[in-house]
Amino acid sequence: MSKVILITGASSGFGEAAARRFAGSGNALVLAARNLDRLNALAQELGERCPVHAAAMDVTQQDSVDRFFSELPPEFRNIDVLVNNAGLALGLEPAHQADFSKWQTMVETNITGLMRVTHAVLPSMVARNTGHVINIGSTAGNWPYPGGNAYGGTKAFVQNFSRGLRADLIGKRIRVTNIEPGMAETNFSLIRFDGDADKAAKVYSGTKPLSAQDIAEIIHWVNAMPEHVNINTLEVMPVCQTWSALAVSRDME
Ligand code: 8X3
Repeated sequence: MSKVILITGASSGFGEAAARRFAGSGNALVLAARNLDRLNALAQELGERCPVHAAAMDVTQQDSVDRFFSELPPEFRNIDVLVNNAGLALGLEPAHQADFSKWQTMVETNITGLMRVTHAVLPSMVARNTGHVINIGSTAGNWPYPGGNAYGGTKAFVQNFSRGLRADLIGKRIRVTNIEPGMAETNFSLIRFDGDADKAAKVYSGTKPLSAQDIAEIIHWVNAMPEHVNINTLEVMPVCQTWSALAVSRDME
């Protein structure tokens, strides 16, 4: 069945891969990102396979989100699937050394931005009694690690918010899913480390991390399940990643 799919953060990483995965099959794509150059190039390419509308959206700015929705062409207005993918990690410093402005940016993007777009889309889904909100959370929302502090906190919010939406949407034919990827190789680490390519490469050195295509396949699959099936939470790690023992400081006697 053809659907209108809105993907935030669609110019790279999971968002771009999800756009490619949903392209075709009669779907229409609504692509949003801050980086219009990359977004337009993607839209032009995918436009040969399906209807595509691409426009700038900064999820941290209410006027940007308002403008995006008010300028949606009529044929793209009824969003069936919202992929809340825009998000980022900034820094890996311990909390007492972290740059507070990075914490603020993560909260404004991963929490407030995700809420803002959801808030804009949900009433139309409820009015039409159909839809699927797919949030991109993280293993970091479940499992704390050194330096994950505020980033993990934002993703824990995404988990709880997703569950809260499900509770509110009782009786509606609207699905809500939180997908929680672990280590994935995209531009995630490059952004986290302020463009330091060596530092970013070290994160993945000697590993076989998840790819953007792996996550796109999962995003597509949770939506492709029959309409009565709601995948609440889907946590995914590469095989090379797992838990280790809780840390214990041995010098505190
Ligand atoms: C990405 C997973 O472990 O790099 O959200 O925080 S991790």
